[in-house]
Amino acid sequence: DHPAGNQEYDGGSSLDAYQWSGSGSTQGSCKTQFSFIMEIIFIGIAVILGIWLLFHAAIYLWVLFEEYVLPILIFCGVGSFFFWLIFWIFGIKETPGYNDGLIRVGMIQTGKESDWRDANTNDYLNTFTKERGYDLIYIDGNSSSERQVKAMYDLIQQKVDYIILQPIVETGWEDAIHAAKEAGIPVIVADRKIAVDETEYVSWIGSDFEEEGRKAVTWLDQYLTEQGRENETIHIVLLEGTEGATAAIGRTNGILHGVEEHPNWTIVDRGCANFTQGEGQTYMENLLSEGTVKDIDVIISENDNMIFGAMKALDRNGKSYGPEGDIIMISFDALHESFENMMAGKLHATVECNPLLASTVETVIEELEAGREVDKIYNTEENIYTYENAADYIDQRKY
Ligand code: GYE
Repeated sequence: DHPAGNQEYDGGSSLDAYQWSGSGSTQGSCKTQFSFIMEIIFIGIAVILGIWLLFHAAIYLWVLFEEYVLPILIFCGVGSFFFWLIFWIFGIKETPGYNDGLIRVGMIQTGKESDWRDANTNDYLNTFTKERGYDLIYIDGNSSSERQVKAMYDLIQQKVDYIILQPIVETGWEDAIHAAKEAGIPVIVADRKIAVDETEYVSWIGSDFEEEGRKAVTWLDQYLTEQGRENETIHIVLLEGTEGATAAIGRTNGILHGVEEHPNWTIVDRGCANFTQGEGQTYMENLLSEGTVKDIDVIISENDNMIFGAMKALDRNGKSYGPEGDIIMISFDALHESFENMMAGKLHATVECNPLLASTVETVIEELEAGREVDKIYNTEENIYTYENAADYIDQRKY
């Protein structure tokens, strides 16, 4: 409390430093000193008291913690460890919100390009039902490979138990399939194949497509010989399925190998119609209207729907075809409608390709659920049917 203004410091000892000359009073400084000292004493007592209280509060809280909290923590810790151990031993995956006992199966389908695909899809929908113990998440790829890849990541995110993949094309699957493997989700590939190391997925279930192609040309060779045309120049039009799809790749390879083995056979035109009826019709309309191909002796279509479309184009252009016409007609899938066409004299032969794959896929899942090993490849049994035996089998057809 030193007065401002006229004070002068006389340079004395440190004690003197507080005796100022001028208007200040000696009595005032004593009071100041006393209250200052009392403040220090009170602050000191408060600090000591505070530390004492904190110390006792800490001891009291520790006692409470030891008495009540610690046992709960120990119980929960030990309990969760044993739960984890049980889950780990029995391979039970935690599926948040899905402890309904169902096996969660994600299925990625190609799209709706053909009647074969409809039969294939319905087979899965009728197999993986809740009544049969499954929670099926069905995703239609809408004929988009990018959409299929995204669907794979979505299913991984949902922590499904299994993924069934029916790829549109073989390429572009490396990262997505590896992500599923890293996530511990078995992937079962069906119908067409994927171009990844086979260790990345559990199994592939489908047809030997190159063998299907060979069946078609073997039958054509036999038929032409029966017709006395084994040495005739044969002009072939080839309607191909989706580029990059295993069914198209395999059938085309089988067919081309057969053509190479017959010097008198020649492919006068070939093109992709994506396994759809509309594109089959468009392709044939364009070919006939261009007029560049004068002679067509055989049409080989890599599925039934494309040749159904080609038939419409032939009709519109006044071309005759089938066992009673000019053009030999061969296709793949063996749909019920093809048996009708063979019996109606419009189609010579159709190579069977079985779309009913769900039961085999289910067998693989059941084996995996039981902890048993499964095969890498499961091929389907298939035949070729012709106008000569269609009536014998049409009633047995399931699709
Ligand atoms: O032949 C065709 C479908 O991948 C085997 O795809 C399948 C093929 C089948 O569109 O009709």
